[in-house]
Amino acid sequence: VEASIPEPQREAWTKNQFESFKDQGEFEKEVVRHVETTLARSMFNCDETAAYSATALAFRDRLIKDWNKTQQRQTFTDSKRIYYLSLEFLMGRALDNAMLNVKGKDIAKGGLNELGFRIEDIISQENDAALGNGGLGRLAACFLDSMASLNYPAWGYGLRYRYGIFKQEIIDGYQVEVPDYWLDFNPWEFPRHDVTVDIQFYGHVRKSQDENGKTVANWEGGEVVTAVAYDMPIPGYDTPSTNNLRLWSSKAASGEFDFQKFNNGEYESSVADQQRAETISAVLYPNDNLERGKELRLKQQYFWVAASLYDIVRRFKKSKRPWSEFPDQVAIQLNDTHPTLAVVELQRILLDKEGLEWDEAWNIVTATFGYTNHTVLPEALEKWPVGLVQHLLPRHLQIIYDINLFFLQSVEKKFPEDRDMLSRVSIIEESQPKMVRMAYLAIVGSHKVNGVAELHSDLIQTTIFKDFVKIYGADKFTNVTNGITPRRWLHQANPRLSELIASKTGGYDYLKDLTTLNKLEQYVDDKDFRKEWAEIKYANKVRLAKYIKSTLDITVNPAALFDVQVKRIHEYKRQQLNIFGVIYRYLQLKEMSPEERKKQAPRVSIFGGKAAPGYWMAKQIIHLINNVGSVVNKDPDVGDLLKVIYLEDYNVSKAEIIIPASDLSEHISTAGTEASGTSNMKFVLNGGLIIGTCDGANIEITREIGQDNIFLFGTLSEDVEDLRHNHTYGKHSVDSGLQKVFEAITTGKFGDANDFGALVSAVRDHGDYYLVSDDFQSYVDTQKMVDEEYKNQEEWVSKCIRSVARMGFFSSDRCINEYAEEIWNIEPLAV
Ligand code: GPK
Repeated sequence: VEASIPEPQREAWTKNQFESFKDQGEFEKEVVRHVETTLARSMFNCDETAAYSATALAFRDRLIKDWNKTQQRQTFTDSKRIYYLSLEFLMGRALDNAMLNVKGKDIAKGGLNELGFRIEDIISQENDAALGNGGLGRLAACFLDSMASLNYPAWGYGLRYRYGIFKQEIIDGYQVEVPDYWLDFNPWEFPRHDVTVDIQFYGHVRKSQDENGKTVANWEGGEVVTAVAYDMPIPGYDTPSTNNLRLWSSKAASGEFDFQKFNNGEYESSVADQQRAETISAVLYPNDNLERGKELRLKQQYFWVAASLYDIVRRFKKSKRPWSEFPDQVAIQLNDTHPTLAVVELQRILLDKEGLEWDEAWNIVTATFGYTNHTVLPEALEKWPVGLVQHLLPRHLQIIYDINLFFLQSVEKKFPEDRDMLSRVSIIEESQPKMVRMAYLAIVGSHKVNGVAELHSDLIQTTIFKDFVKIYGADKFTNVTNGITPRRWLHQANPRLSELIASKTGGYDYLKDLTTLNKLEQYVDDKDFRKEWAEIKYANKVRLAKYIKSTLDITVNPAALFDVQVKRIHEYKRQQLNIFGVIYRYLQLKEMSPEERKKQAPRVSIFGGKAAPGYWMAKQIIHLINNVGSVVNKDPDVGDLLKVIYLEDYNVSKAEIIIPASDLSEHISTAGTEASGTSNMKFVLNGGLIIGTCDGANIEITREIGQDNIFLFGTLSEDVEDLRHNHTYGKHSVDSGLQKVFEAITTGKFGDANDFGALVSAVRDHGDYYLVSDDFQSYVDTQKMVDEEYKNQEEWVSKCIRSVARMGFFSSDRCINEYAEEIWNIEPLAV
């Protein structure tokens, strides 16, 4: 439909452009206008929520202009676009980021003050957009920020969940899940009721002949659900580029069928249909590094993928180019295997709808997609029962079988002697029931496969995807080490440190080129600089201490070493190792004389993170940490020397308070299990040191900052297999220090011993899969070193400064540039 205004009338549009605020007075005017008109309130009933809404709307008005222009520019230049498909976008709050990117924060601060509010209070009114579980979802959010900041023509595609990740409450030491209904008022989304796609499920395939006698597949029957687009502007830093995040929401298709039902008086079943449709985008699955093959999850995946591809293809077709140019115009990145059906869907569109031949279509498909793997954990690798795929997506299963057939034929040709190879690499696992291996499908359907840190990328090439390296050659596999956006994770979260850095590195340019941080190195020995640096860390700790006091009513000493482990609770991340270490420390303190105790370094052990609701062992870990806290925190023998804190409901906004306040953070996964980790980067960038294993990006952080500036311990990845083997064959005795810890637990020092039986016996009796006992001694020894080094504050602060100076590599800008060059073959768009 042509909706353009005719040429003669366009002048009226141009001269009547809305101009947003330019100074504080205009900002105030906009806020008051939004309060009084958009919100229909007044100064007599304007609470902080209303002030937040009006402020957000004022900034939104400014963003939209850049957003529209960016979209127009992309359309006019018709350059290649990158589409980032992710089931998770863990965005956090938007207002502070919008203020930064349209450069209006100072104006807003003054203006809000004038109107009777404090900017921090207003910013904290916003609900987090928590449409993700953990690292994978937050990575997608950092990537959007970098793609916009670097002027790449990029789109994010995801699902608009009505409920994001659940809110966590800790009640009597247990995790309780509360639904996260976050959409009450969301000024950052724009419903596009005119951008809809009808998505088909179930039904059957009928083959017929076209006029040329060619066999064509018709997918018929089943049910249809409508996808509605909701758009969120993604502003870049120090650029007018504002990209789009398009999230799909499901609703019942408004076909005649419904009217019929209504007319027949079948209101109830008509409403039931509606609810069933809306269920698709209702809730984010709360699992991290775990797949549990639920039909609704597969429906979510196809719904989102099909709507996104329809949109992408529709946009491509506007340019009237031949199909062979599709990969020159379109790059699609699969964030993990969740969107892998996109490979099949594009092949289906090209084959069944556009009439291309198989090979021609398949060449286009594989040139378009790239696949990022985020884990080697077997329980996280997606597999779907063939029967379920057949039922829900009958045509797609046929295409998957054909993809597999042609793939296996090529493998057989290449390795005629290796019969075993075919069953090993088959996309269909010949199990009972048969399963579709999504990672294999993603590899076969992409031109590049990448891991997210060097060790991880090596591991996937030598273990889970080894055969595919043989088949395709090593060039198809690559590494792109993760990164983080310095805008949110330094400038926004730690404004005082950002200001200090800017004052020494020549302004805020470092936010665009993080390697500029290396200029800090010359100040490592500058006493005054060190003092300022330490003061900022202390102030951040005071802020966190206040937060702890106000939420938990526990007083912690800001001069103590703040030791932080915040991330999803998982056995492989080993929060159990941390809490066993805390218990060990507690037992030692108890044995000391008062004189000896006086020599000890005070510590606050801070934990935070959610457990998947169905992950029983992770919930036991949370319970143990809380029980240890309630014993330790009120023990007068210990006082300030040890406090154990569990921060409820860890999320992006809380991370922004916690991370700048850490002296030491823990990244202590069993070697070879944490693909990368990204909070490790955030902590170091905020002037904290790390205690960690040789795993994921810890290894590259060490390479960059130097091994004197990180506390590494534990087993190496290459030794894990042998150790596990030994455990299974009985050559396993529990570390003696750890035995004392277990004794304390099993004698009921921290509440009912039965509650923690499983945690203890996982290590003691059931093979200690995560090597907690193997690493325990070196962990506590290393913590002892930390205590010693922390006493020498001058040296400690020097290490922190030196580390920050060397963190330039870990910007997500570097990371996005690598994807753009190596995988997407795409250029920034000049502004
Ligand atoms: C990996 F497989 C998964 C998953 O389901 N969820 C998730 O957050 C994480 N991840 C890895 O565990 C991290 O090591 C990594 O830094 C992050 O993805 C981003 O790549």
